[in-house]
Amino acid sequence: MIQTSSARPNFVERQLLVRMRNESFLEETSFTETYGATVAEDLTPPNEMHQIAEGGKLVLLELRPGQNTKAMQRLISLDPRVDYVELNHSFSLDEGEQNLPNDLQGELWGLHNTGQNGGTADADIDAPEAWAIHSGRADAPIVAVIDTGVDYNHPDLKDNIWVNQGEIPGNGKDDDGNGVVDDVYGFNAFDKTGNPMDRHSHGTHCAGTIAGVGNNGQGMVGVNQRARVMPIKIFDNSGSTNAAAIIRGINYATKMGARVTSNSWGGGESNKAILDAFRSSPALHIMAAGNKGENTDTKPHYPSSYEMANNVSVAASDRNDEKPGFSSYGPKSVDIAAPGKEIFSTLPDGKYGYKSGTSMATPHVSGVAALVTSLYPNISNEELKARLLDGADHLANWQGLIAEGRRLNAHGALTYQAH
Ligand SMILES: [Ca+2]
Ligand SMILES: [Ca+2]
Ligand SMILES: [Ca+2]
Ligand SMILES: [Ca+2]
Repeated sequence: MIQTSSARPNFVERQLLVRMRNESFLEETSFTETYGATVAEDLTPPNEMHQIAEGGKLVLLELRPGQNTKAMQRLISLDPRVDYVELNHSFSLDEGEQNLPNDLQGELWGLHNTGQNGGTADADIDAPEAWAIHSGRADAPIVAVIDTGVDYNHPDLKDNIWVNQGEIPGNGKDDDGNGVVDDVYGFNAFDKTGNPMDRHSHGTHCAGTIAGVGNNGQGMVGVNQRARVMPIKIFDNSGSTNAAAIIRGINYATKMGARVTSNSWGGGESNKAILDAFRSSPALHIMAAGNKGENTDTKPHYPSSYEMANNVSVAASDRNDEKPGFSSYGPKSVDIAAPGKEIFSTLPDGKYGYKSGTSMATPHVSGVAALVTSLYPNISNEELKARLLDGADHLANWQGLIAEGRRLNAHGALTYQAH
């Protein structure tokens, strides 16, 4: 776990370096018993050059849980048997010090949970640890958000929105010949226009979790600090749609080269034509498991329950790594859990706010998938999926609820190696 810089002490808690006066430190046992501490290590320098004063051992003392390190330093330094007591100070390479983005707000427990607001420390996806390796790039493989559209002008999204380089904006022509006029920032598959602006809020919230612009001094940060998000609007402004609009949207993602698609929607009937659209795409499709609190092994939820090689079904976890009641589950049909309750992200018109649902868990997984493809652009779907699933944290309380009790871990996904 990484502490934010303001909270991080510059020494190792509950450890002290104690230099004894007596050469032999014969009374080691009685000394440690006095303070309820233990000797973790003898660090006495050999002193072969006799350049330091003769004295007793230098030991690394381990204090008991609950003992205050600095108070114990003061107390032990008064002991006549002791020459001096130092803190076990922390040091880091100047250039290697990890810089957390200035917009990693405390609200973003899913990325970095320090136990804020009644949560459990480290019930999160270890985003800072992942960012120490890779935080995304402006020319990363494309991640499509298939949803209610995205506010592509949002100041915390604008720089991470995919731009169709083949399209000249606003000239009323389909310059790149892909069948859509003026589709500069994505596609409105519902209205069949080039404008995927979000008038609902759901899609903009999902996009922020995937790729809210990092370290720009405002708002929030997504799983990717830099990325290329392709907005694909398949719903009308009230959140309704039909199979044709969905297929149109998936086909656009395929045609325009999306590497990952994020699908925070579902329910309704199984539809072979939608399944074929997904199967025809070379992308990895991340799909919400649903919010009815049901076992989708016995009550299938589409598209997350489709039998496909290239999809991942996602349940929601909360800030204590528990399953919220609303999240559907399924030991066979749900692949992984991810933060999906009280999620802070972007909203249209430059706003921010909270939403809950497997809809919010899904973009965490899509975001990590995008981050992995950004670092490893030639990765296969099979390996990408293995990194997401096998690089996750295995949690006892999720065993039997979803496959292998896994909760997403971004650092694990970047570092996982198949054995
Ligand atoms: Ca963590
Ligand atoms: Ca076009
Ligand atoms: Ca045009
Ligand atoms: Ca930001």
